[in-house]
Amino acid sequence: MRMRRLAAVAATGLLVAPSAQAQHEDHARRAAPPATVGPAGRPSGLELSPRDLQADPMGVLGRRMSLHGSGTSWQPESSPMGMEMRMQGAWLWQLHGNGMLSWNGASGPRGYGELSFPNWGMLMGSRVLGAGILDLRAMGSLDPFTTPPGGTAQLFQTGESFGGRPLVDRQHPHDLFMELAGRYTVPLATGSAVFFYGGPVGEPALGPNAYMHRASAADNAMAPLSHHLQDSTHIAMGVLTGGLQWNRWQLEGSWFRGKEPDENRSNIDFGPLDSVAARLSLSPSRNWVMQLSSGYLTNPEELEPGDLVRSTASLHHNQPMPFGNWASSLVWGQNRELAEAPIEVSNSMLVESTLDWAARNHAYGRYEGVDKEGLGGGIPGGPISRIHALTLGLIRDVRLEPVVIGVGGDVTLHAMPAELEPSYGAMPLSFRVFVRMRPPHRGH
Ligand SMILES: [Cu+2]
Repeated sequence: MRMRRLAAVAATGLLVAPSAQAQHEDHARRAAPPATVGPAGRPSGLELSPRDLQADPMGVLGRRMSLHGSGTSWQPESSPMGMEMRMQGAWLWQLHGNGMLSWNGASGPRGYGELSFPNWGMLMGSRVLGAGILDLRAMGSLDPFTTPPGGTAQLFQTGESFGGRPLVDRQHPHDLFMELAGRYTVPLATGSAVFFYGGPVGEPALGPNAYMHRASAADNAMAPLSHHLQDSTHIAMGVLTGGLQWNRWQLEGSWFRGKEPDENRSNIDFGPLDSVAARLSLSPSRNWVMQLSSGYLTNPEELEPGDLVRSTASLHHNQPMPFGNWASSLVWGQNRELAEAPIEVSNSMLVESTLDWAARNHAYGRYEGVDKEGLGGGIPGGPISRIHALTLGLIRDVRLEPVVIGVGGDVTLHAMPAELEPSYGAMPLSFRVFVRMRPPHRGH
């Protein structure tokens, strides 16, 4: 069972009451997660008070983890999260990661069959500092060295470039540096806090919790086809964010560099912070998060100059179950390309869900309807085609220690406009079989 909240409980117990940890672990193994974290009446991760911070600093650090998604985004507090955790002095360290040795295949004229090893890792350290909490984050990927040139084969995927040409039917490799950022949070009064976040590589307040950190996408490591209409700004080269959290609400604003990472994946692309974004998030209960966000991106695509406005809305649900966990998301994302006359509007809709049971089984699904351009000839711009994709997959973890190793596979069915049939065939189908590795879940 991968209960992020339980992980938080365990981490808290580790420091505050070592003997309590065993009890929590035992409890987690037996069945359902507790309805509330820690002693009855303990506030949730949404509520930070200076008093709480003084009385139980490690408890506060532990609680917050379950709420925090990628960048400064939120996820449902009850979400599970695979991670390794260590206490070291005043610091609480967390290690996340995912590596997937995958055989990707597809049918049709643009079919392929190739091996790929997309991966990422993340280290996060948190501690109480002065009147607030300091978080430091470093996230990276060896994709530039372990995926084929241009990235992992994926039918209908577009976005970013390789060899001076826009990528088509490939998911770009992620950069060596995916996040190098820090955050400082100051609790103001019960339930509210102000925070600042920033760094040379980070995620502005735009879009849903990025897919790599999303509980509902935890078992489907393929980038959504909607990535560049929803959460692709998760790697922005230069970010400053300020935010206010008030009870169950969070309002944030960001200045960031709008350009997507360039073809050199192993450096940091310095440049002016030329883009802005704002996001409003609400977590009405432990199991729900929703957000609305919009951003003005200056020249995001290297090969297709022009600014765009991206708007997203999303709803995230997590339901701990007696036998496991069920996480789902509904995401809408839109790009408005301002350089086109008339303004070109692309929409995307994503629904995904993943169900975990008996500690080692995972079933997942994702449906997307997304407007894509440039699929015909691989030239920037071009007509927009609406693509539908449905993925269904299964994973079984065959080892849980010292690294969780799972074997799995999935199949994706596609539908597209008739004019793309000469390029893709009538019924293009893609599939993956893979071995997945990630850190064990110390929280249970
Ligand atoms: Cu990405």
